[in-house]
Amino acid sequence: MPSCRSCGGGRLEVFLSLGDLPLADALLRAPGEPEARFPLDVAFCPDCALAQILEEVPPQQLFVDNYLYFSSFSDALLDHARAHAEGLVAERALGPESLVVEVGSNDGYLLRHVAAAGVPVLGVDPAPDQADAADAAGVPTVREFFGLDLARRLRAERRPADVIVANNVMAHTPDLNGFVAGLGELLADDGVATIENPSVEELVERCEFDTIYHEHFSYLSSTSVAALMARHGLTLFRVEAFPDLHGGTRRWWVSRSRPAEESARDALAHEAEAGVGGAAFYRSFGERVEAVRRDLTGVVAGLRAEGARVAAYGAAAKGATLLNYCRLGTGVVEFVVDRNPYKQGRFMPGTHQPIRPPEALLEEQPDAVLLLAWNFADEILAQQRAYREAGGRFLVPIPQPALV
Ligand code: JHZ
Ligand code: ZN
Repeated sequence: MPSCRSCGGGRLEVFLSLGDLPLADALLRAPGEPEARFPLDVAFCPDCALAQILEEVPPQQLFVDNYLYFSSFSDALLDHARAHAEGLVAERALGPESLVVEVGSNDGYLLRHVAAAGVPVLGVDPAPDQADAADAAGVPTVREFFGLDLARRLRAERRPADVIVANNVMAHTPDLNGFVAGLGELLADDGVATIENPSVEELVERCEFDTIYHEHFSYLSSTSVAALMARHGLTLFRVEAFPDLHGGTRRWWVSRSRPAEESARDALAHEAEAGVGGAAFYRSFGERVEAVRRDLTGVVAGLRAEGARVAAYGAAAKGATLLNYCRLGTGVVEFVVDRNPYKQGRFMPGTHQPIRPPEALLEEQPDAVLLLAWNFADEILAQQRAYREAGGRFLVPIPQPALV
């Protein structure tokens, strides 16, 4: 058993095994291409409260060789990013002398709003097509993984950062301590870093097991984040919750110098009350996940037995976990639609559904569409009014399968 990637403790307790799964974003060019599979076991560390997977697939393989995720294909996410960018510029009184660094800046979906306010920005992202798109959008991007070495270089060659934004990227690094040491190194004395990730509390409570895949090394809580930051001389001073974003997101604000605000104290007290920092909170999760698989495959089999055609919406990473864990192959789910043109024409890992543009739903009018991107249900249901008005239904898989 490996040791905890946050505190180094040796008492990890595995609470969920999803089996051997392909890499969630490794979309195939042809259905016959060879595919690697890796175990997906999730464990809890009783010493620092971090939930984590045991497998460490090299990040290059996850985020550079095979990575077609672009942040800019959800309107809801773009609104969220713009509001955060504008809020930071106002609250921190940023101007032409400031520097905002975003780690995992993807296609520049967030920093372009900071740049538009006249504030110097720097993106950090090793994914090549996304970094090209960011550069083209006016967001200069360093094509590297973030860690202590890069932070030292950036501080020396440029200047300390007034703000560091890290959205959906801290959980994505095997070297959690190197990442946080890098934040501390790069931050100006009075700088702040904001870190967003899905919260493990909602993951467990709403049975969002499909958000577990090899890219997500850690499943964070305010409790585990506070312990991690403290180890590097940083304080968790503010916590914001976004219950609808990616199934329940937290924004953790950290700094070297600011005292904890009420929101941080409340978040920690709430998690203590809910038991998020203890192993018991996680122990029944595996059974609940199996129940969702049973119910969902039952509903899909029922539809197929009636002669219904079933497709899916969203070639999301979480979609790959769901299809593969539930063994929903092309015999049951015919094809997947997605509006990201980089993903269209490819095939889902493991289950091999072809990925088509969303217009395919109106052309084919399948009887039901499994909503793999359930985190964007409102946006997608509104956008697919014509398909629904023509009699089509969406099957939302979690927290319990429901036809809407
Ligand atoms: P989406 C992503 O995971 C990326 P994924 C990453 N792995 C991460 O950490 C989490 O988010 C938090 C498409 N779509 O974003 C776009 C439409 O086609 O939920 C995406 O391919 N039409 C770093 O990949 C997919 O669906 C639409 O209208 O699980 C959604 O993927 C919308 C809104 C989306 O997450
Ligand atoms: Zn630990």
